[in-house]
Amino acid sequence: MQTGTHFRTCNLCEATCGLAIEVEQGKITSIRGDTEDRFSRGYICPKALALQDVHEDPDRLRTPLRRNGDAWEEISWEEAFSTVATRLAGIQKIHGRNAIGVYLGNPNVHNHGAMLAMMPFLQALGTHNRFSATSNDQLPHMLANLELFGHQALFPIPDIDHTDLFICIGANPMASNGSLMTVPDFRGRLKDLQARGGRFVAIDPRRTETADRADAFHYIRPGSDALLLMAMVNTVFAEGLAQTANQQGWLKDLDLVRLAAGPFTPEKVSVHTGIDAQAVRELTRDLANTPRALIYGRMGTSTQAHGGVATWLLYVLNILTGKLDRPGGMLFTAPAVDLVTLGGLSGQKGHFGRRYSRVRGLPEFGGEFPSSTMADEILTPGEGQIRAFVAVAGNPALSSPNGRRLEQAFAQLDFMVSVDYYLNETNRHADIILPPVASLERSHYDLIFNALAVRNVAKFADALFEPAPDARTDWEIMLELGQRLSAEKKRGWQDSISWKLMKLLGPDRLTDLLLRTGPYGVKVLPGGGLLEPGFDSLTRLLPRKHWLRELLDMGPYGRPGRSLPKGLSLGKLRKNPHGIDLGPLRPSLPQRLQTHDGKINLAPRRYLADVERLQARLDNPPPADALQLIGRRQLRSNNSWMHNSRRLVKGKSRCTAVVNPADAARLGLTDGQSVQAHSDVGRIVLPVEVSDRIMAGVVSIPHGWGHDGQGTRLAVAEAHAGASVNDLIDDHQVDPVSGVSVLNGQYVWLTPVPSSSPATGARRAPGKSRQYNEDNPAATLSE
Ligand SMILES: Nc1nc2c(c(=O)[nH]1)N[C@H]1C(S)=C(S)[C@@H](COP(=O)(O)OP(=O)(O)OC[C@H]3O[C@@H](n4cnc5c(=O)[nH]c(N)nc54)[C@H](O)[C@@H]3O)O[C@H]1N2
Ligand SMILES: Nc1nc2c(c(=O)[nH]1)N[C@H]1C(S)=C(S)[C@@H](COP(=O)(O)OP(=O)(O)OC[C@H]3O[C@@H](n4cnc5c(=O)[nH]c(N)nc54)[C@H](O)[C@@H]3O)O[C@H]1N2
Ligand code: SF4
Ligand SMILES: [Mo]
Repeated sequence: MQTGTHFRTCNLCEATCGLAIEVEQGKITSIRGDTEDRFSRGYICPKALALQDVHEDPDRLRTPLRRNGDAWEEISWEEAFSTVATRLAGIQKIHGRNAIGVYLGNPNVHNHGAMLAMMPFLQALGTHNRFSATSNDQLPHMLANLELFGHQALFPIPDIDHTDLFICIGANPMASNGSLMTVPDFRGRLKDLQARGGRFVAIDPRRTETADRADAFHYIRPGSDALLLMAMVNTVFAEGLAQTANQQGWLKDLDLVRLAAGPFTPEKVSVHTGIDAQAVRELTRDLANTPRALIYGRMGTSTQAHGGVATWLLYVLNILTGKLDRPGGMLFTAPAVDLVTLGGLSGQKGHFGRRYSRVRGLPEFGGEFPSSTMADEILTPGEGQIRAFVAVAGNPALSSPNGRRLEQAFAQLDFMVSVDYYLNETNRHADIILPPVASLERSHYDLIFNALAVRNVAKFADALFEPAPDARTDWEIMLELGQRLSAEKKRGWQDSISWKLMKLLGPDRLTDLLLRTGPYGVKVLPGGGLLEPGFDSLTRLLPRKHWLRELLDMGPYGRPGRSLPKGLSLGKLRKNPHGIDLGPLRPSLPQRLQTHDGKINLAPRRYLADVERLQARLDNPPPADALQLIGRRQLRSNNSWMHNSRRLVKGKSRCTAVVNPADAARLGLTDGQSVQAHSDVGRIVLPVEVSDRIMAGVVSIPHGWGHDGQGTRLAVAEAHAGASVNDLIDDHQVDPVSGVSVLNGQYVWLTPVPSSSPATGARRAPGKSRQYNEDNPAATLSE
């Protein structure tokens, strides 16, 4: 676009806010909230403005780079692709297909092109050594979805717009803008909740921005959520609060849950959680007795030592108290592109524990191993060792546990390629970097977040700016790499249907197809009569019995009760640039369940088997004078990136260690001074912030910082470096049930640093001496 107003959805976080972007002569002059977007109602946060900074950033890579010693040289796409394909295929030829490791980072899920190209891309790589942000994030929720509802992506979503009691544990939506709950304008929706007489309760080790707006707040000791939730389940049974009558036909194994919760009385757990027994009982009664109520948890309950069981118990509590599938409780979405139903039709519902990782024997989930064992798989010699690595839209050096050890691992790879438009702390170890276009130069449809949204909505936008003639999108890069790789390997990968579909249609027309065949679509006539030219050939591509062909022949799922033909298509979305509202979430059980018997198994064995470990926690006192480390998301920061935007990072450093005044006094720390935080795996230096808004015994440090500038190209971020909390987090601690990283609740120690020391955790440059010491990790020092 040269001049005019462009409407699209912000791709940075899960909230999917509508943007109105003003352009004059090819330059952005303003970015505002789109007041006509029916879903986000004009709300945006400061990060949206920084989309302009990313777009215009001189540091953003626009041409493929190849390492030449410590320097980088620009090369052509042709040379880049052929080098990568030759090297990867060569390494697999010698060392086997699992010699390639791949990490898929968070921004992929905000990019429908990347999502749709992922399957053929991974098929072409053909490795079992896959990793992603999932295991540092929502894995326990996906496991609970799979175990209880039969599909890993069937997430229950809080019906915030109709609830009267919202219990929020281990989430900070005022800063994060919501997660596994796509909720633009959380603040406004919370105000509405309270204005209609509803209540919001927050439970967190820190009095967060969200806690500030809550009607009630409880501090909780990190990692003890499963104990609290067990005590709540215990109370439900003890006081006869269960409300399962309307779910009788499809609930199994209630009694096993009752047995499991038996030992966890509110009295017994309260010394560990820090929440008094009477408060636990009242909270449970409120949840049970308020018809429209829910309990919701996120990073704090998920990425911790008992993340699997804690997340299961959240689901159990909502079900036991009759809140699942009820307006104002937790509901399933009915998105326009319904990946859950598609997955069900094609037999892909997710899986767990089909394989175990080579070095530590950790379970795969959905074909991925836990990111906490990435370094092990690269560093440990033997058959199946990872020797080449592909990083797509991620920065695990800063975002995965024990980032320093991971960097040491990356540095010793035979070959590494990264698909990213910044030269960051991870791909400074790469041999080749393939930079895709930035988000304003590509189209946008939220395949994932529409499916997690508190209303059913759909919205599409074309690219705002025409990409440069020689630029590539993520999906083009993935397809090209896949094609060349399989040509090198002389495999018939091109025959895969997911590849053919993408090659033939591209992400937008494939999205169109998915919209048309989805629950709000139009009946597709045999032979593709209603489809745009080009689709006709589609049915010819597909074998007669293929699920997609059946879907095409059937129209919008064909099944009674599911079909809500609204004639939704890409064309229709293009005519509605502010998005289309498809209505509130509605009850859909038991039809929507994907379990084989159509029932919810409330007590899956893998959770029950872990209850003993939870019980053991009751007897284990924390080490004296250690603090428990928790994270802290910040409105102006986005995981490990967006720190190269001046307007987001300006002002006082936000990468601080927040401690309670009692701990500060005990440890001799004063506000603003430098402190060294150390753990069993590393140490960092950063400023301390003394605050009575955090529990005693806890320290909070945000993640994603630590931009030492050595070998990276992030000038602004470097000037606001901070330190990486993941240098402190032990990659050997994972929740054994799910394999999720323990990002919250690990023990660290703080000591004052004389004021002359630099307040950053300096990291290493590639090629320089590696400072991670395997034998004595805590002695790992920055130079
Ligand atoms: N200690 C601690 N660690 C954490 C967390 C925590 O709470 N505490 N949170 C975890 C969570 S929930 C997550 S999701 C992960 C996130 O961690 P990662 O999965 O590593 O993702 P990001 O940090 O968002 O990585 C962003 C990278 O993607 C690039 N990028 C941005 N957009 C695009 C694009 O469109 N295409 C491509 N190819 N690249 C792009 C950026 O340049 C940047 O280098 O961090 C996890 N790490
Ligand atoms: N501004 C901004 N927004 C973001 C992101 C970002 O980096 N910046 N990242 C996006 C991503 S990838 C995600 S996954 C979401 C995450 O969204 P949220 O989960 O809402 O975000 P967090 O701020 O990590 O919230 C976790 C909360 O858990 C608390 N906590 C820590 N340990 C425990 C514990 O043991 N028990 C309990 N009960 N609480 C605990 C922390 O104090 C914190 O308040 O945010 C998304 N939105
Ligand atoms: S809240 Fe999230 S989606 Fe909304 S403007 Fe901010 S970063 Fe973008
Ligand atoms: Mo995340």
